[in-house]
Amino acid sequence: MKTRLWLLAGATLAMALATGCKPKGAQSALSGDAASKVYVAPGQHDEFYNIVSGGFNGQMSVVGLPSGRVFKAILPVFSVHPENGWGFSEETKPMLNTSHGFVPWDDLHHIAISTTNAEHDARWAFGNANNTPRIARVDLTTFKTVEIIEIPNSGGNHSSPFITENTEYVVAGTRFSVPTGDDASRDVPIDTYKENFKGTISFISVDKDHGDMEIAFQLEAPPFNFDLARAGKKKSHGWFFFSTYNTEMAHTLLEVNASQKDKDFIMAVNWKKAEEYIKQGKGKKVKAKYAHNKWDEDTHMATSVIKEEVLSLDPRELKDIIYFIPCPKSPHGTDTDPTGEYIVGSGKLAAIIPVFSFTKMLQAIENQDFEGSVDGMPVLRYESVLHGEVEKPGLGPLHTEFDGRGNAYTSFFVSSEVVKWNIETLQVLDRVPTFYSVGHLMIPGGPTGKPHGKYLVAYNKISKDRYLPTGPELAHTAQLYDISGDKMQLLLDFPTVGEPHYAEAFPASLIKDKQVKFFPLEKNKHPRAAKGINDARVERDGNKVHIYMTTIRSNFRPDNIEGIRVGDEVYFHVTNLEQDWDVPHGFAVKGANTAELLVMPGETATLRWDPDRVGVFPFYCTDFCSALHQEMQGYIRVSPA
Ligand code: CUK
Ligand code: CUA
Repeated sequence: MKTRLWLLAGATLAMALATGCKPKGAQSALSGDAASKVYVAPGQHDEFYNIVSGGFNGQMSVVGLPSGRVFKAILPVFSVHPENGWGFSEETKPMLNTSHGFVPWDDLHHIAISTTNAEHDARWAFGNANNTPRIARVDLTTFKTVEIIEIPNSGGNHSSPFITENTEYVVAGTRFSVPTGDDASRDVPIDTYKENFKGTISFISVDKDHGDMEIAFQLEAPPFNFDLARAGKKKSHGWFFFSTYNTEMAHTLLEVNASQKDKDFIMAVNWKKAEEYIKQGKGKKVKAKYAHNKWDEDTHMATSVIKEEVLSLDPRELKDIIYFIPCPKSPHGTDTDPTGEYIVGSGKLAAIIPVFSFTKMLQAIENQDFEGSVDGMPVLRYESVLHGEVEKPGLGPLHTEFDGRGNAYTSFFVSSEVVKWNIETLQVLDRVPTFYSVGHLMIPGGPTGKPHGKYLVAYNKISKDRYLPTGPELAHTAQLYDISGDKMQLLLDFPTVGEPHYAEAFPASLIKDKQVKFFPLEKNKHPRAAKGINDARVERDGNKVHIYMTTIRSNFRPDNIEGIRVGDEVYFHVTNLEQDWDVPHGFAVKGANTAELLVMPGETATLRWDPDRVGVFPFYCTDFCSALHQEMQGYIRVSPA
């Protein structure tokens, strides 16, 4: 109770901060060299790529560090994007297919950059869809979403996409436990939550060479809420750690009912053990409907396949997969340090930070040092696994990142600050305010075995009065700190796109020279490509009309099209014949109930148009492409049915 009162006081304090009671000049008088540390001169490149989640915009954004410059405000993932036709072109629509049909929006919280030997290799960026559970994979040579897999038996996909040290697996833990199985087992009273609802953790394998994902297996877990997770690394490779809350198993008014217990759990999963069971054929096939969507690099078309079952393991019967570590007060983040020895829990209602030791955990398991069990799965004793507690660190710890020099940095939502502490000694070393309520932190390479501990970015919510106001909705903010010295130093504020939850950053040198500049026309396998102006034509097939169209500076062919009738389904298959970097052409036609197309050099994209009236309609190029861009146009004539 005492803690709760303190927390309320903390909340009031945070509100005071958020409403701007804090003296305005605070942290605005930056020391003289701050500007020069973030200044990237015109024509120069940033040191790091920073891939940032857009939260409720369902997208990612691409930012340079240390400048904070935005290279790609929207990298489309789970939401349609009219700017380039993502989710509007016929080729991309299947990417947003799910077992519920086309779902053109989602809520993307976390980014994971692929790793090898626990270091960023930056081949792919993964992102999660919270609402209609999905995981996406973005190819970092094209900055295109190339695969989306739906996660069945889940009711929210917040606990993802966290990856193992060689990107063997991406995991997805369900936030909401839900009833699973056939219609009869899903149609149950909500107040039978404890008996009928299930928590599910999915292990999605990632092909080493091509990145293709498959749901390797699912684990049936108790009906808790799963929050964040981190893989073990190095010495703890083979394990995964998930934070859980609502171990009270409440199904109503969680605010109160899920904050009863003093401790929830970090769930430790021995996935190597789970793999053994799978090899021994202990997995059972269960019905689970989900979509698996892939981008084909040859045709530049997406395909969506609906799958019907997954392999499931029941860790209540199959021993030694799951152990629970008690963790105070509704843990949110769980983070493992670069050595893989320490596991940091962050009880968002706690006043300490517990740090667990992997070595002690293994000992406790070996000694069967258990204080109880949940559904037959052992609960380890808190004291046996604890390395120690960081005392009085702040209010409302959420997320922790590491600098590779033995220090950890934890965000405090309620007290709006970043606190630096030493992992071995657990001493608080420094603290800096954030403006205001910070969620995630990010250090380039921070979640890996090799952090580049030079900068830290705090991603803040409720950033009142940091920027010129824009009506009731204000920009969220990122704040960049120099963490190379003993004391953290605020260098820069920059607004973010959407709501930034997690982000990762990696050295630009990893991918900058691997960028695809254009797609070779001779490799274009799109079945409706027109690979030269002589291929440009119109073909009718019943009421479907296929227009094989080419674009090159500065014309469309064909550009005068007749013979179309009201009621026809018209498909413009636009091939961009350019073979040069950064010369896309766009395509839009009047009255089309869709977006434009933005077609990259060498690529074919298709826009569907259902003409609803008689007339002659203009179409034009939407992307400024040459001095004669404004000449890039055409007409299509529609006659009565
Ligand atoms: S969450 Cu946003 S502050 Cu969705 Cu990772 Cu913790
Ligand atoms: Cu092509 Cu403008």
